[in-house]
Amino acid sequence: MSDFAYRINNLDGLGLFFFLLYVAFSDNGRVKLGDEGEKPEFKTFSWAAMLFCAGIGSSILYWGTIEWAYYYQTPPFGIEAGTEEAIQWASTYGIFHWGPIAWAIYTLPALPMAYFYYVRKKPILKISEACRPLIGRYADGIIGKIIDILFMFGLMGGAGTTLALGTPMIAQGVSSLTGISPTMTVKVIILIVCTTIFAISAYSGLRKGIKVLSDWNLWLAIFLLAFVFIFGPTRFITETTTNSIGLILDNFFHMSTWTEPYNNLGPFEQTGFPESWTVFYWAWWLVYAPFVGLFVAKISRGRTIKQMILGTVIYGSIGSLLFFGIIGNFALHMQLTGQLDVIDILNNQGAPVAIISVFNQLPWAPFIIFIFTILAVIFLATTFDSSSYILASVVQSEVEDEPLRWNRLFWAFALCIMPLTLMFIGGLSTLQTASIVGGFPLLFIMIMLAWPFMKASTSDIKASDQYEPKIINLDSKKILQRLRKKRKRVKAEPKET
Ligand code: NM2
Repeated sequence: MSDFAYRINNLDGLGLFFFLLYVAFSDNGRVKLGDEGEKPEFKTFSWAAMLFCAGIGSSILYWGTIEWAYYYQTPPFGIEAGTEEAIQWASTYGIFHWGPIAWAIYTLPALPMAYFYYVRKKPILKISEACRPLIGRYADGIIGKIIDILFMFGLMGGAGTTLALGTPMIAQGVSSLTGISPTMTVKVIILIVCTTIFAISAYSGLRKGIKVLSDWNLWLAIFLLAFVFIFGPTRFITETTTNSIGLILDNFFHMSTWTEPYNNLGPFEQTGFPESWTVFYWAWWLVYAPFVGLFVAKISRGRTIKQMILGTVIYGSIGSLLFFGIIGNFALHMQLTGQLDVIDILNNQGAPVAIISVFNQLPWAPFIIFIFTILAVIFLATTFDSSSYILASVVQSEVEDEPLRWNRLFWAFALCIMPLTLMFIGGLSTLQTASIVGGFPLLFIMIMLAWPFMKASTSDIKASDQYEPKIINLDSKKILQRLRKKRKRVKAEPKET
């Protein structure tokens, strides 16, 4: 039964994806986030780069390199392990789990936040605040608190998974460069150093710390990918990635609804693939979604809702595709040619050793491992500085422009407690469970976020009588006047008994 409850959540992703597509191509999608004539605040390239860096942490280096090796051994769809078919899916499924559905999950919370921020001119820094049109004054009471707490627990679970995976990988990188063996103490020290870096960045705020790190993040990532693409098996990478795109396009629905229905019957073994991978991933994206949504909303001024949705889904998916396509297939190529038995290392020495061994095969290996390790730290920092920032603003009752500095600092360190515990407990499934448990309640919050956006934007568009133009410019002043009048009318009318 509990399996069923899990597996069926496969569908959530698909549902959210279609909802977002619907919004993008409906009237609501044509609404401009900002005033008439306003240009997008950031150029599309930096916009895409920023949203990618905020939403993606060091996990893309981890899973991008090694995810295929898990699927190779326990493939989906009851396929036999290690066969050609299994290999094709192995290099494809990661791209799917980090693809359009995942990015749609990220974009949903951005809808109400961006809409209320730029059209109704109401800055929103709390999730409960974004639910206000639906729950009214309960947003200030216990229901609002529960919503915020669920979000906080969710994010801490997701962040726990991220840091508990990222730290051993960084420790392995450091070990390969310095010869210090990656003991638990070393890992704890690394976790504390990383936390200090993102605490400093969160302390210095959005405009300074977070932006500077994002730029660094992007250039180092481009460098690493280009290096592997050029010095790795360029042709194999290109062909395999192209093949994966086709496989996903062909099987999009099959992949997003596959619940392994027969594998526990008769002679078929149950692999647990849907719940250990697809559902885990959707939950993991979910727990990060409200915070990434807020960030996406903040940087999307001057774009239309449609541009925001399609931009996030398309550029985000392309970014993920590049990582999985290039570094994942590079590793797969070594496995297939026998140059390095990645799977054997994975099974006997663990994922961090396998990942670093893959990069050790490149020319100028120490230099590349150095870049890889630094990149992992920065990738963590760009995700966690903004997480601590958002957590701080959720707990603070009055937020003027930015949450208080000590508060941001506190959350940066609070975020490392969960991964510390998870690292001691160990085991991939424990890490996955942290995200799944955190993610489940957030599903309901997602619905509570979609609703107010639809309700508010639809009624504002109706009142504005603008259905024809490609871009709908809503006049904030008029909207606010109308809402004020409506509120007065409701108050004046005596309640029917
Ligand atoms: N997601 C993208 O660790 C990270 O990269 C942060 C993880 C949700 C799978 C986000």
